[in-house]
Amino acid sequence: MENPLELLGWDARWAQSFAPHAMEGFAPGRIAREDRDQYLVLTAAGETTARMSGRLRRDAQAGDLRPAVGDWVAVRLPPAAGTALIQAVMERRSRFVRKAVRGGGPAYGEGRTEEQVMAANIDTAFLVSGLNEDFNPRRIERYLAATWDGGARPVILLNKSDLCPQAAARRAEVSALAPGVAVHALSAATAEGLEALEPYLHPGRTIVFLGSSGVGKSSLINRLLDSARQEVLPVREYDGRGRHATTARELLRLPRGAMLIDTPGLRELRLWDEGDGLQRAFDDIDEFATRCRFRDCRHDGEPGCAVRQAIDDGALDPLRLVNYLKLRREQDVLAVRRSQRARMTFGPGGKRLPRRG
Ligand SMILES: Nc1nc2c(ncn2[C@@H]2O[C@H](COP(=O)(O)OP(=O)(O)OP(=O)(O)O)[C@@H](O)[C@H]2O)c(=O)[nH]1
Ligand SMILES: [Mg+2]
Ligand SMILES: [Zn+2]
Repeated sequence: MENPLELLGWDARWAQSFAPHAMEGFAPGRIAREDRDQYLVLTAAGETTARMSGRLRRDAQAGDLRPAVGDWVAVRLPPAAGTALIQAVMERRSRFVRKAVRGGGPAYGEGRTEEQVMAANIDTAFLVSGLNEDFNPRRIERYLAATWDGGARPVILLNKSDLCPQAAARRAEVSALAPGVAVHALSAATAEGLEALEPYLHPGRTIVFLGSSGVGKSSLINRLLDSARQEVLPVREYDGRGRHATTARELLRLPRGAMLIDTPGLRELRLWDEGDGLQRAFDDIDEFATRCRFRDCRHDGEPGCAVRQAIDDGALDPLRLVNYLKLRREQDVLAVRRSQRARMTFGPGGKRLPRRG
């Protein structure tokens, strides 16, 4: 019989990197749900609840090792029904990460900024926007940069086409700011355009749904699952106070074999990675910039700036440049903070200093 883990995306490469854990008697599993420190893990023997082992918990404090939905992990299965212990997190092939401010009270480092892995080992990221008042090209650019950084393939979904008479025009507008990225207009309410998603739903593939609260991520997932499994709130209940229908990240399996990760809507997405995501999401600006007079031009009013010239010529949307400069500033600030923190944690000569608090 086929290995049941293959339906979860397991393959020969995973098996190879798992070998040392297998030698220790651990079983492979995939994180399907994360709720504070409680996890649901899918294994060949079925699903089990799990917690981090003490050692992993200590190690995880130091970096990005906390298990996230979509992660492959090594678990020690309990002898009978009970809680499994997660021993290790396998190196991620891709991820979607954002900057988050830690909560949970002062004892847990509340207020500290850290990375939050929304989903791991994803093939495709469905970036969902509403075609109603929520429509915002600048936000889409932000999600694109973060997706490219994390190594998944972005696909843009413009939902609620039933509410928007200019759906085709908006789709063209979005296509122009995301060259090479597929853009689909569709409606979870009427199922119009949903068939465009079929090609992404191969068995063993993992797709994460991302976007602001209320754009219809769970509604689309319910359509694909052909059930009302994911909770959805009436539109009027979404408000500025941050009411969310979905409260936890969760991996769901389609009967045909693909896996969908539902996520709670983000009020704002702050970049975290320093990869080339920003360049990829704005490669038109990069291209203009090769013709700026100064190699280190900031496109901020310097003479001979080809990017400013492109705006004057109508070849570049000025709002797109503003957004690009804003995102770049965010990344610069992060980079400075990170190097400060590295100096504080490791001290001169790379010696590790005792952690405070
Ligand atoms: N008219 C219309 N309404 C929709 C459509 N898709 C979703 N909605 C409505 O939009 C509201 C939000 O849908 P959800 O699926 O809960 O949105 P979500 O993105 O999962 O929101 P969070 O879980 O809070 O992040 C619900 O009231 C849905 O009924 C659509 O295609 N057309
Ligand atoms: Mg939801
Ligand atoms: Zn310039």
